[in-house]
Amino acid sequence: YDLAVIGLGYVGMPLAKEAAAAGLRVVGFEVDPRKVEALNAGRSYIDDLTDADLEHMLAGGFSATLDESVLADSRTIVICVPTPLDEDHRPDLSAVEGATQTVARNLSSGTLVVLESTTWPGTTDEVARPILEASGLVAGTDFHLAFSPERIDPGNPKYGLRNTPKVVGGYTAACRDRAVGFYSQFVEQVVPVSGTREAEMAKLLENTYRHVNIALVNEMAIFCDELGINLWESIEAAATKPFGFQKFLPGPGVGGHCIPVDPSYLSYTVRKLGYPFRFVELAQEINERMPSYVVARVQRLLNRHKKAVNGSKVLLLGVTYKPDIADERETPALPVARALLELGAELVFADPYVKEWRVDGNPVPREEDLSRAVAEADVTLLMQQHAAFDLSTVEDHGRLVLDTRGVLAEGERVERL
Ligand code: SAJ
Repeated sequence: YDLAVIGLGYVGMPLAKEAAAAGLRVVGFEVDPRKVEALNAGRSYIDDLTDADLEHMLAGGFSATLDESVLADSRTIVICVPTPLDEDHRPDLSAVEGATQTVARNLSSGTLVVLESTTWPGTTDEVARPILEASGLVAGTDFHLAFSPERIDPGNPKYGLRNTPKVVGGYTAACRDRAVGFYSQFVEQVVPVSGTREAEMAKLLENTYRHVNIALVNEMAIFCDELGINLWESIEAAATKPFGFQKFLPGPGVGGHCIPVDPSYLSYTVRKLGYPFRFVELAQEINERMPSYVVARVQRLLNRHKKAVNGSKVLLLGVTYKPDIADERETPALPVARALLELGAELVFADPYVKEWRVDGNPVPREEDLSRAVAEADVTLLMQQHAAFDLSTVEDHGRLVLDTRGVLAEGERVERL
């Protein structure tokens, strides 16, 4: 094979698809038999990969397998496995170590090994390389080793793997050049940097930048509310500046498997120097506080209309972590729901992407008819602005609404964060 992809998720499958489309012979290696079975049956579980895409790949010779020996027959191996945090909020590289050990067992000379998983700077050199060299082969001499961060933005209709510039760093210059050549076959713009750490750091910078700026507007939302300032307007006004300003919006909290996680990989590395990365720790504190702030705002809105949270019916609109995809990872809707239940609220939810939703194992009733759900709730809490939601339904009902996304017209009964 020209390419073996390890980890067939929202990163690995777009990579397999684009490489196959460029004529490479691609095989996918997975440890999850259900994923292998689904993929080989033409059933995609990836938001941005249709069954038709998959059928086309299978017809072109792609297959998924649990058999690690395919790695020994692959000129290039790319590792696309998750890098979550463990329960102590520390980097969990177990998937990366496991995948790298699998590669080491099946490494042949002349192979290019690339790590794409988001991780702390130094991982490729200090963690992956020793595991691979335990095979007896030497990085930079017998095989090539590189790091290239994934920039997949799930649900983004405009940017995919092919048209998103790809940063690449190598263990040696030869490793980098080999990796640049590999990606240039199916990515329009490849951006070489001098080493694997620079490539690892570029990714962490991108996402920490996002995390910190979201925290900035979140904290501003809290004090602007007290100052009686319409921050949403100020953000739109600031965004008219044609240079040097990037718009971020307050929200009910930061979900997903990247933005809340990646900065911790960076602060973990900085702490090894003996001091904290205060920006990230402060941003985490602010973003993690947003769910309870949202609940306090629901409470205030109900109280202003002579109601208590206790005994009120609260409709949660949108329980995923961002609009228009079905992903619930780290969704802020969960801590919001927990706190509302603690206060005695009766919860219902509406979300076109979520058929069944539980809070600590307890199912939350699902509303199909948005208009009836709004009419029957004491307060509606807009958490995600799914395009499928007809927001005029929410606005026109004259019911209480807390809009955490700044998409509704404010009024006596409709408040925004
Ligand atoms: N959020 C806000 N305010 C904002 C932007 C986002 O509250 O102004 C919240 C969202 O509601 C969401 C969370 O932050 O809960 C994450 O939002 P996101 O748009 O960053 O979503 P992700 O994590 O799926 O995707 C990001 C990518 N996003 C964009 O570039 C738009 C990108 O940074 C990476 O490709 C990806 O993480 C990754 O894999 O690292």
